Amino acid sequence: MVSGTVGMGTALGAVLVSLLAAPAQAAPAGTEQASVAAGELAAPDDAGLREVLLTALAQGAPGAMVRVDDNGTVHRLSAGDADRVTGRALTTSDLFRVGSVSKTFTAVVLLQLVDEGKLKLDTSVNSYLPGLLPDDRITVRHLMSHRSGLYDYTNDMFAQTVPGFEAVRNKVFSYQDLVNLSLAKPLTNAPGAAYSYSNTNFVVAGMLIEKLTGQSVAAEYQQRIFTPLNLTSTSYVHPNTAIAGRHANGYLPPDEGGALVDSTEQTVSWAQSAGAIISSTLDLNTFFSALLAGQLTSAAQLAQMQQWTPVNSTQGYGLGLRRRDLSCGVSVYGHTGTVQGYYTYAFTSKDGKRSVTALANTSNNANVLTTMGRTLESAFCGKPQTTAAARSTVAVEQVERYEDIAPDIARD
Ligand code: REY
Repeated sequence: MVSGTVGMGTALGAVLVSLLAAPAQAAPAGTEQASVAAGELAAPDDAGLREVLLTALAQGAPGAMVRVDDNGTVHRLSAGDADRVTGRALTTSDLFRVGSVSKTFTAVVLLQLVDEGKLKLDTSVNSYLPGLLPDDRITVRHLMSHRSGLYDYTNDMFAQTVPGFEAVRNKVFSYQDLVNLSLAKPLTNAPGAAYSYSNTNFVVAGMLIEKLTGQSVAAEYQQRIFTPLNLTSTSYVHPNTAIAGRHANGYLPPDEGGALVDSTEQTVSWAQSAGAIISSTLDLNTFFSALLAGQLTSAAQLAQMQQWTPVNSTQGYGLGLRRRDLSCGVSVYGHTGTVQGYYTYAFTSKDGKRSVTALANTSNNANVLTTMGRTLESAFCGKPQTTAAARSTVAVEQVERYEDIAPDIARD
């Protein structure tokens, strides 16, 4: 069963947004779509969102949920279980592990350090962390845009999903341990030459934060982001293994099939500043709205964050920020996250006024990952268009859209 609520900030809000809906515009593949303010978007399609969640459940997710914050109007839908043992239903206020959505938080801290004159994007990482990396040409910008060529050690760590997970569930790694795992392999490309998503980049980013501030990333996230934005459901508790407070349990399917593994409790030490934040749908929406509205960095650094490296024909990667181009000609900005038992999508409009966070409490399930991506279509594009042209656009987009984490292994 899907439970859903829509809270209206203004009685006329939903009517006005649908009246102002802009016609879909075709744009060249791989380019940012025309900037569309939240007020010009079609109204979120609650029936479409509901269908997406039920499809995710049919594909094996124990639970799925989505929260849309649309300029004061809130849409909340959830389906299935937070806890398969007690049968407690998932709710949109349950906490969860956000995985690589953490990378955007890490990027914000770095860009604030740039604003403070303590860090330069085009300076060699080795000038801040002498001797750390094997090539002095790797810059801070290369890390943040996944163009360093640093090998992603998680390819090997999680080649076998459940055994790989159980081997690190309770481990505590230093950042240096993780960098050493990466450096056991050659660079995947010359610095700057190609986009290649790698957790190693944001582990080094965590080292930079600690070196330049003299504080833990936990303290920096708290002081610079969690406290100012009043993100009271957001935390970074590495290496504690529990999620404090009411939360969605995470469920990991083994590669060979069989019973789901409860993966809720883990240190997430394998990811740290690349993926260990715990949060909620409301807090992630608040975070991305504030970021795109310019409340967390200078306008200059927000512009740097949105210098896009092409990922594929419908996605770009900026600095710790993803762009996805939707079928209705709207681009949205945010990040995806995969950590064992949790798939997250958190994206916002260009002006930050419509934000969407969706979660399924499973992972290692490509069907669920693809399905949950469709929450963005329903939330930002509204009801699907029914013309033949619109139908063919959607079909092409769905074929081309894939998640690019795990380029080397089938991680999704
Ligand atoms: C690691 C494996 C995924 C996930 C990853 N996540 O790098 C970062 C991100 C933080 O980008 C795991 N897959 C799963 C496997 C595949 O183990 N053999 O799906 O839970 O979010």
